[in-house]
Amino acid sequence: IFGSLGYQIAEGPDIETEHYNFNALNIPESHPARQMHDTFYLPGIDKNGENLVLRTHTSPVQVRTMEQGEPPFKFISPGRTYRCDSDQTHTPMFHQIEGLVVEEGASFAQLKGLLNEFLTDFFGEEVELRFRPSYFPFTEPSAEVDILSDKGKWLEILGCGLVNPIVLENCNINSKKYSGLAFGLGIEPELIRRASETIVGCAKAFSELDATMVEVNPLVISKQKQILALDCKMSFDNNAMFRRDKVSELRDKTQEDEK
Ligand code: 2NL
Repeated sequence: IFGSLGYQIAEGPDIETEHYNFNALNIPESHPARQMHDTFYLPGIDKNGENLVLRTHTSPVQVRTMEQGEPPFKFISPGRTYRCDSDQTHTPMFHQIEGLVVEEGASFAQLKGLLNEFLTDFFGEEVELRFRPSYFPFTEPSAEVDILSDKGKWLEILGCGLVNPIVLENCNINSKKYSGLAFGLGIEPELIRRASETIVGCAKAFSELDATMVEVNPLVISKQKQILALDCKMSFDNNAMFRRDKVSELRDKTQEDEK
């Protein structure tokens, strides 16, 4: 869908620095969002002494892409993301798609038009959207978007907003000249495949506390744990190992081992 709208695809590493995953996106150390993200911290540091994390969203890809080029930008960044969280409705590894447009005069009206087009194409029929005011540190204003299911229930489907000028400036973009619009949604190919082709079926795959997901998730979790263990060449059996409170302990140990 985005290809036909002229979007490029941007990719980046699963292992990120705290700078790209948080600071550049206006999520400082003290920000509650940092804690909310349930980050996996890695015991190592990079060559600049930066702390390493498994990316909690694909936004760092967008920061890297903006840093490397010149506006205007129009791209999506799909990929794996990780949160130290695993229960019936959360898998430690999940997929996200984010979209970003940076150009002169990018507006909220344009964002609404784009999301309407994307979601109509995605579901193959007209969908009714509802924009609810929300908050993300990297967008201002921010909104959450719901779609109306044919049962008359509003289902939350994505988050979006105008790129916070602080984030543009962090990427060396003149925020007086350029503005940006962005959106992000969690998407599980496995769940989408299993959901029926109807709008209800697809929408179900998105709603968190839903029977479909409760049923499917244990399978997905074990599969994704295997994938994660392979990708990172580390055991994934003990989630607690990489929680924030444990990681400094681990870092000390790694440094001693190196000596
Ligand atoms: C959600 C909401 C969102 C973005 C992601 C973004 C990226 C940059 C700058 C500004 Cl580099 N924004 N991404 C914006 C709004 C919402 O995701 O609920 N995702 C699962």
